[in-house]
Amino acid sequence: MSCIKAAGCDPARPCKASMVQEHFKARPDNTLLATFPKCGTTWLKALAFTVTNRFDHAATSDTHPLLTRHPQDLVPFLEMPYRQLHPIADLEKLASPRLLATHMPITLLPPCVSKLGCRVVYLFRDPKDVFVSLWQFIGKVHTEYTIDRAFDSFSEGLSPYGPIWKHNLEFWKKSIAESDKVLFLKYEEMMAEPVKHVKMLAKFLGVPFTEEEVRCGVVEGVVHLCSFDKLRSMPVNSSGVTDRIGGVPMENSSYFRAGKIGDWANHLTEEMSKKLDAIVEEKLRGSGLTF
Ligand code: PAP
Repeated sequence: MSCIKAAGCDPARPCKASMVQEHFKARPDNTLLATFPKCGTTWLKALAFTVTNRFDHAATSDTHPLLTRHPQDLVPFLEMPYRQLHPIADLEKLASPRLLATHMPITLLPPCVSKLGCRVVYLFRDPKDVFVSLWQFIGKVHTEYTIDRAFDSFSEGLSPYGPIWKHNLEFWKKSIAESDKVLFLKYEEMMAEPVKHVKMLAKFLGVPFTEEEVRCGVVEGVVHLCSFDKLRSMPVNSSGVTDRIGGVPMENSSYFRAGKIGDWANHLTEEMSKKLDAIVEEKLRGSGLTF
């Protein structure tokens, strides 16, 4: 698959993936939050930021950065926004340890990420919910983007950053081969047991919660601050428009649509859901990865 297709690049502009591969210099202490779009990136960014910065900013503090900044802006993407002039210069300025995010598939990540042993946290989500979330998001800009058209493309693997099953599978395999370097999380499991998963996340990121913190409810404080309802209600997330993608201004609230498991049932026909399930099951068969 071409780099342009896989990374969702605009052929008229320099390819984001090749720009990242050429200019991004990973550091061993970097953590990469990796997701296929619409798998809960905003949530993961908020959680990882809050967990790693809790010694400077308590989750209960009334000056916490999440109260005034959109979670998407607290953890920068490697490949966005377009950085034609000084491709990665602003990422270089960030002090270690850096928390960064990416939607790029493993195959397009610069080799230094793996070579230097950077930590990767991957968030997986039921592809049917991902599809609905993505279609609704794109539909805000392209109003002619019907669900039928979107569904055909998604089920053929024609998505930004490539087919979702390929994206999922590559990170899944890496998480099995290098479990100390890649933490594979599932959106649905995190929703069901957020406290357990936030503890797991903190341990993986090298900042485990102490017994004292657990006793004092610090974990619950993080979960509450980063919850869908709490984040969605904040003025910084519920109002305003920002161009994070590059030439595509979006309402800040568009990253907080439903925040539910199984919302696909309100949009997909039975035939569509069975078809997508069958495609993904076939692609993931034998890998041990299920949804
Ligand atoms: P991305 O475009 O950078 O990939 P991402 O956060 O993955 O952003 O996409 C938004 C989805 O995450 C939305 O899903 P939905 O369309 O099914 O509702 C959004 O609701 C969901 N989301 C955002 N914040 C949270 C959160 N705190 N908890 C759970 N889900 C969240």
